[in-house]
Amino acid sequence: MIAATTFAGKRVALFGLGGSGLATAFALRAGGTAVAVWDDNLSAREKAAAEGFAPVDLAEADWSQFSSFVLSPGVPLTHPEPHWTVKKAQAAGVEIIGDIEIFCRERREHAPEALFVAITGTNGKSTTTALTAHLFRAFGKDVQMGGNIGTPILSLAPLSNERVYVIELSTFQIDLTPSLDPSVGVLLNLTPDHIDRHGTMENYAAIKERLVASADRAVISVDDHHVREIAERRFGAGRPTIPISVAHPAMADGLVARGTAIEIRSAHVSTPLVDLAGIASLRGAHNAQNALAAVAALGPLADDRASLQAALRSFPGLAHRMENVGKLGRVLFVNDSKATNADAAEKALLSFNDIFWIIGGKSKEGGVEPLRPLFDRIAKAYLIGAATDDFAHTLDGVVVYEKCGTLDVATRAAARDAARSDAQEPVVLLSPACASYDQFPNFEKRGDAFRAVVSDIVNAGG
Ligand code: UMA
Repeated sequence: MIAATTFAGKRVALFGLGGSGLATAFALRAGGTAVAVWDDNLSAREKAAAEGFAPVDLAEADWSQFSSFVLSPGVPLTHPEPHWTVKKAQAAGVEIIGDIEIFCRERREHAPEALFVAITGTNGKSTTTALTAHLFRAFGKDVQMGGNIGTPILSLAPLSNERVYVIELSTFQIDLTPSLDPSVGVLLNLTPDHIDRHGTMENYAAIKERLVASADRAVISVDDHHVREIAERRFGAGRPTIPISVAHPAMADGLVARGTAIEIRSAHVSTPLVDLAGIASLRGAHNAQNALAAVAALGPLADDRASLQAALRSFPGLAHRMENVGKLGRVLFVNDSKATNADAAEKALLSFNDIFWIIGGKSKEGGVEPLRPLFDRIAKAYLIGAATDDFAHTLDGVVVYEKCGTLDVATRAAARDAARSDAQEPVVLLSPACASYDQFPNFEKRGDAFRAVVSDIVNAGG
């Protein structure tokens, strides 16, 4: 745990007792701070009380006693409208911060040399964060990984100048971090997302820009116009910036991907660095972008090409995201349970040919219609869950399908058909383009169930 010593002796209000809120309460208490905690949810308050935190109803509290207010990232700060606690804090002139801000203050105070790599973007930030942490570890560094990827930042190991902190940041978290100052700031891409929480695309982009604007060194993709403008502003200000690109391999300077080859560009000349060919966990153009960002974030360590190539090769990938979960003969089994909408499923469909595709669950608006241009990659579809009839209607006459009902039945049917196909590498792909709630508690459990059936099939030899 990282104790929040910079608040010692003060009284701090905290709202939201989920994973990050509770970890922050522990960190504040360990640092000698009196913390008044609250959550709309009774069971969250009871859990905090069981840990020795006395809940204080912030609706009734005297806010003049608080020096700071710590808000959980999932609670609205500005849009669609400020949460009532935000209004109370503003009326009382109390600063509003999140757990990442506390980390930044602690780092400046106790371990200013600790490398702090902050990663954001609309898509790919979890993979890039996991890959960056993996690469630093492969080079022998003591790495702590957390933030939006799952582990609350203040529950990571204590700050030390020798540690590397690789942190995924959502826009919600950046918005609550007024003094964000990473050593390396990575911005992957920007497309409309969470606009309900940020008002406009411009506001969303402005929040993301803060992560790289304040970084000692920035790694910025130049492949969409929002990020390109941000990169240009950094260049204009003469700040150290490494541009990365998958779309423009002939750009003048930076790190680029030409297919699977990663190259350094300097004064229009390319020097090969490493190659992603054959690395299953880094298939597809989107993963080439993630790899470029992670390699650029490594800094001078990346000069050791042989070690870098070996480290990339050993990246296991993220669970439930195009995760290889088995191989039987020529048939590859891929778990992409995290793809809960068509946009996410598109990445997997673009990465394979000869796909035996398991889809369905609780459908999102538009269903799989946006994926129609990729239907020629599908050998056959296996429909499960509530979306079955809807998806069957979309696939009718274009893709052969089978209504399977459950994931177990679908996986066995897809494995059977894939084994009989004469494709070079048939892929049984769970990329459901749906939420899991109709049949599973969450996408992780759905992916685990898929992994279990695959292991059963592989162990039985077919
Ligand atoms: N709550 C209220 N009233 C409200 C809203 C929430 O009382 O109006 C309470 C809930 O009862 C609950 C708590 O607030 O007890 C939940 O807080 P939270 O939603 O901020 O979630 P945490 O459990 O603290 O998790 C947060 C991140 N969640 C969000 O940003 C929504 C996690 O990212 C992150 O992994 C975790 O901190 C550790 O750093 C998740 C996420 O969905 C994965 N992120 C979004 C995304 O990736 O799209 C941004």
